[in-house]
Amino acid sequence: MKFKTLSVAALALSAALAGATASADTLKFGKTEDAVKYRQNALFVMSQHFGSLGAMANGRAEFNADLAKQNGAVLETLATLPWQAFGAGTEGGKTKPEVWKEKAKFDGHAKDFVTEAGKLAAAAKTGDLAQLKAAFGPAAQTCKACHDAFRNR
Ligand code: ASC
Repeated sequence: MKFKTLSVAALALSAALAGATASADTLKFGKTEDAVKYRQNALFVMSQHFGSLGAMANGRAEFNADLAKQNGAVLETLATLPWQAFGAGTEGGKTKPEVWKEKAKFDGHAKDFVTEAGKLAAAAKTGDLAQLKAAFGPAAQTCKACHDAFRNR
């Protein structure tokens, strides 16, 4: 195969993979209880790292470029994890049953969040507070949109 053909094929493959899912899909859960615990804990850990970036973006904490970069990198990895724990038959916790009735919509929210978390991590990597501020709001909005639609209060 010519190099050009190969790179077009590689591009098509990466586009297909990027479009396929927001999830890392690294685990299978034997018990619903474990899936619920996993997603709650993954989301909690994520919220702590996200919160650290938010505090800096909103001026509640002093900006520390190294810390922002590290929290961005952790967030980017964690962002892919919770979604695999919302598999069929794992209704429970604070999650509304709509997640399983409107799976495509839920997956869309997850994907939007993963995209924005990636942008936030990239912004944090620049070491520029203005970029962190610009990327934080849209990322928080993707958290809120999904919570409004799919999380019980
Ligand atoms: C957080 C957190 C959330 C989101 C949400 C954004 O830090 O724990 O659930 O941000 O409040 O609107």
